Amino acid sequence: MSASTSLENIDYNNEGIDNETLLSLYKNLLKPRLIEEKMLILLRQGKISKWFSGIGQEAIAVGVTMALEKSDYILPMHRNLGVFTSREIPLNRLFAQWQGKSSGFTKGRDRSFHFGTQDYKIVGMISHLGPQLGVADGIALASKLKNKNQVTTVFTGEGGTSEGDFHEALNVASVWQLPVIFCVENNGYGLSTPTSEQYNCEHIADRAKGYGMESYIVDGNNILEVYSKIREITDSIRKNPHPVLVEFKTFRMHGHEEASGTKYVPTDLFDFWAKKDPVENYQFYLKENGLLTEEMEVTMKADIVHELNENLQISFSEEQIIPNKTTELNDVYKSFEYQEVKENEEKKEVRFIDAISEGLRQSMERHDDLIIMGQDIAEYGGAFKITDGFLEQFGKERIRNTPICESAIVEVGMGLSIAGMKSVVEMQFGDFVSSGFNPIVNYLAKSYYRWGQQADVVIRMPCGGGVAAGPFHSQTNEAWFTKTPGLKVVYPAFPYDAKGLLTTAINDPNPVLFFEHKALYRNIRQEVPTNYYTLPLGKAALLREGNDVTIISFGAAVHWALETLDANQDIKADVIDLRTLQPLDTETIFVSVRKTGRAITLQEDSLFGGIASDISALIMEHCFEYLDAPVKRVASLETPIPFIKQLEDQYLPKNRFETELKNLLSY
Ligand SMILES: Cc1ncc(C[n+]2csc(CCOP(=O)(O)OP(=O)(O)O)c2C)c(N)n1
Repeated sequence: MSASTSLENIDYNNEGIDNETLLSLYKNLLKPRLIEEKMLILLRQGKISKWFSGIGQEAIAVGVTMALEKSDYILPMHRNLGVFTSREIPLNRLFAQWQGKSSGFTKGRDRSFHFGTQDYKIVGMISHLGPQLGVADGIALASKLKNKNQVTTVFTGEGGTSEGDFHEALNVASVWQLPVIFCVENNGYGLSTPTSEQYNCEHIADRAKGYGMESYIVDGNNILEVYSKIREITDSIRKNPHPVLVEFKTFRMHGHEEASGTKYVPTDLFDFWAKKDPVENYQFYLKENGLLTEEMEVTMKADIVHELNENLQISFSEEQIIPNKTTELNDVYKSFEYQEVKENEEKKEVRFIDAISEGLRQSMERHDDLIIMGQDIAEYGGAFKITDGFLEQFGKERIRNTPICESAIVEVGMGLSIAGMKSVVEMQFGDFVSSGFNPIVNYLAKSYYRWGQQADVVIRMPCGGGVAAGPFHSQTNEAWFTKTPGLKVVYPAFPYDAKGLLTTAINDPNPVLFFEHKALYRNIRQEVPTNYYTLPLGKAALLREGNDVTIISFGAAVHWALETLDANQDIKADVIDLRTLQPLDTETIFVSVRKTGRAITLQEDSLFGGIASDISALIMEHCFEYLDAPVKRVASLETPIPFIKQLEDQYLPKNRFETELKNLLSY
């Protein structure tokens, strides 16, 4: 630490804090500072790759963490080393994490502070900053539902408050009165952007009023003010769950990360804030009040430096990770042992929509920890009435109407999963998933691979065209997700499959996108077992058998293929209904194509980049010698899906399929 430039620049008030805690706060404050100073040296020596400095802001992370119980979850940011050290994570594990060694927390798969650990109740950030705010809501919701009396605390910088996630998360927390403390570290700059270019209100704390939320402004450099305020807030939240926004005024004394420099910061700002250094001022205060002697100070520092060096040795001497493809591939999904629940003899003819509703209802009866969330799903029963009557049966806590905030609700699902609960999120229309896209592809999909945290969320996606609903209520956007490792994608075409696959999707601890074609909802009927049963994911159905050609399809397009064959009885085809797209049942495809020698895919989405293209490529790679003709892909036009019937009919591939099928057969 540099020589002291600060004397009595911060007003400390130790009311209600015993001497032991006062000293412990100091020790915890000192530790991240000393670690950082060492890291900056290692960075200059090229021994670590990147460093996001929190020097000058330590009092916030340390004061907040020390004010919480160890059983309370914390969701920190990249400048919050003090959270990790105050929760007493062994330093060798932290260092190993930063060096990408296997005794870190992500097996070299993610860097710096991007990790979580259930052992220490810490859930680290993803680079996108905002999503963890909604994840905190989910954890807090679980604790409220289970009456756990816990407080969830989440951090963001002032830059991150400009993201939609911030607004969505605060709104949901307030509407649902969740026990969350939103900590905004206002440190003057978001990378190089000063606060004047980031927001146009006096204080970020003022925004709380708009959400109907309590808020406070705290001197983030004053460890005792941070600690006392958070204790006071947690006491009140534990008695009566509610969210609180706290804005900590502080300053970032280094660049955004070390390499990016600080040229854009006026020197007088540094001078001003240097005088308010949180460590030096507090040290001075403790010494002035006879609580800290020079000897104690020296011993404390020596102990920390010793611990630091010893643990650095351990992590530096740990071997580098040796890449192993199988290990990596096996860690994308949490392993799930499919449990078959057999169907009863008793069957009833139901519509596609009823089968989904039944599967959902019976899953709710089976899993006490399952929550359903979505817009208008409670009293109103959902846009398509799939959850009609659920509110009466399961109550308002488990059948949750949400504000219009797809990102936050997906994030809440993630948070519930972190807290050990399951959720189903209903997108009112699958098209609107784009508003929740980021947390699905970046948070849910990557969480298990990154730090072994399952994302036990099913996202229901009413989708598809043929209903003259235009470009924003008709899309079938499965290709956005089939390309993302970590997600499972289910797309049934029949009521029986829809029910059995939905129950399995809910049992599966991995994130599942469950596509439900709207045109099938009320048009397709089938005899479906009345009991709760399951069907395995990753198994296609061979609907018809024939030697002429293999037709591969899914969703509503399966019915178009069957209609075409009904009208052309002379064509003998294997018809494969994929049922799930991820995992994909390639074996059933290959066996059939090797038999027929011809393959045609029928996909409702527009052609380019759809799953049919990959299926075509897979057939070329695995069945080339068996093919008598090139694989044919039939799909929608390369335009957005239009509104009026004539245009939509032209867009969809249904009417082109017969010709293309015949062309292929005569090749
Ligand atoms: C969605 C997104 N946009 C941009 C970035 C690049 N980025 C990383 S940190 C950062 C600044 C964040 O500022 P702030 O939230 O104030 O936190 P601070 O770094 O100041 O602590 C930016 C622009 C990002 N990580 N994610």
